Amino acid sequence: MLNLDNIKKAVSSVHLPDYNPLDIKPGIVHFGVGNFFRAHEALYIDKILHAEPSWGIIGVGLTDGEHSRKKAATFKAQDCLYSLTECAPDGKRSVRVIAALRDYLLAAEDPQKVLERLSNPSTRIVSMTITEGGYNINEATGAFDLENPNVQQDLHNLESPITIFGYVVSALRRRRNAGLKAFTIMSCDNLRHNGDVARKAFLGFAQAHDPELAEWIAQNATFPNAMVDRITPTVTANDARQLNDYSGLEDDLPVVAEDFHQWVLEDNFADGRPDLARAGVQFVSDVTDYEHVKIRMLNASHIMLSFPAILLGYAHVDQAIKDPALKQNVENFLVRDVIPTLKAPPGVDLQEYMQSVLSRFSNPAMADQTLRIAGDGCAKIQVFWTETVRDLLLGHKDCSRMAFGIAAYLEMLRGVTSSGQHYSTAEPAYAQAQQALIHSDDYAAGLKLPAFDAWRDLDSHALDQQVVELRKVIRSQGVLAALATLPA
Ligand code: CS2
Repeated sequence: MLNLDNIKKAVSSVHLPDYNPLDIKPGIVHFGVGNFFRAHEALYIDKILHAEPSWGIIGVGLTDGEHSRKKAATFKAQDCLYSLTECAPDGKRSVRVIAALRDYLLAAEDPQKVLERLSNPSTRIVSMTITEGGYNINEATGAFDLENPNVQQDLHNLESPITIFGYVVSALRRRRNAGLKAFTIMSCDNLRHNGDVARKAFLGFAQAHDPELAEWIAQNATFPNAMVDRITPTVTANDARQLNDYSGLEDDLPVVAEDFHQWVLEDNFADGRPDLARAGVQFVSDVTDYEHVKIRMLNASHIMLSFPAILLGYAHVDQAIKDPALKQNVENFLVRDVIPTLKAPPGVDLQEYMQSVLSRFSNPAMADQTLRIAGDGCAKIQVFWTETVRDLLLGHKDCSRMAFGIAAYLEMLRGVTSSGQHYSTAEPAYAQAQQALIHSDDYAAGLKLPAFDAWRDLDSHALDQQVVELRKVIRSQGVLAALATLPA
């Protein structure tokens, strides 16, 4: 097993930490230690630790259950080391052991330990990857959802929290009472203005608990916005075996990612930060244009590609983008619907950006899963497609590609490919009432799902009609026949 005792046994091509992990002190607490975080923020931190050893990371897992406990136990057994394999489209790979994560706490096992760590003055940044839907914002009202039962529980019992909002605000209260500084709350989720969304969520919670505390947090904590980018597939047991065969390591938590990565960050930190520029972070005063380009081009076309690809039986993104009809549809979507309404950030050419996105999707070395991309589609549609749909509707423009995307999503949710293979989708946002809409015989029923709430204030009658028609074609004749009805 990979751990501090046997790390030196790694084959020489594996890049090992250029610092002694035992010298590292924690300065960051991170919620949501998923693969993206491990291939992204943790890598950037790993690159600066030799120079700034006080910025190690303590990971926190909020979900409980057998899987979470096993993950926590494996992290402990591996001294929180893991390997990252970076794959270039030409097949070249490089492997690196990352030691930036210095401890992993399962909140359910010891909530007080998490609170103590957050309250410790050495914690200067609290970062998070809790998914697009994780900020508990009601899309219809745009406000933090105080009715969420877990939020209610935390509001009444802040010393034993269960949500990230409860943990962070409880710790900030302790820090304020002890005369300590606040920390930076740094979202690394794929949201436009993720810092502003985090601010709304944490202050929304704090305000409901104690307006004075909320005011202190607003004055003392900061919430930098960021654009984050790196395609990081799910690692199956089979993938893990192959990764270990290649690296010669015995890693039970290997991560794989493309060779590309980007982090554009606002320089707005409450209590210092590491010199991340030396690891390649771009510091800017305003990330808006970078976020729009990334989310509305890369993420939006990822789902535009994956929803129909699943119906066609393509398990992997590189297979899907090789299908000429699916690729053409993504290109048409980007060129006709998205790019004309985007502002390019300095130094970015949107046509080139599109080509780089298509080439990244084509990377066969990672086997990125279409079902991973399609998971939590409800939250993703709201974040990745809303602006484009609103622009099209408000401009009375051709909505056919968007209608196709929505129709493919609704058909995909039914869990069966055009050739009758069953699969399961992950839609945490949908309860039983929504499942009934998904499986209704009425093609229009699915349009009531919250995925489409964000443009319900506009007249979308024609778009809805097109969705219904395209669903019928997909169901009776398949995805390719539906695509053939779209303008050439
Ligand atoms: C994907 C992202 O889950 C998704 O919808 O589009 O995970 C994507 O791979 C990353 O945002 C790339 O930075």
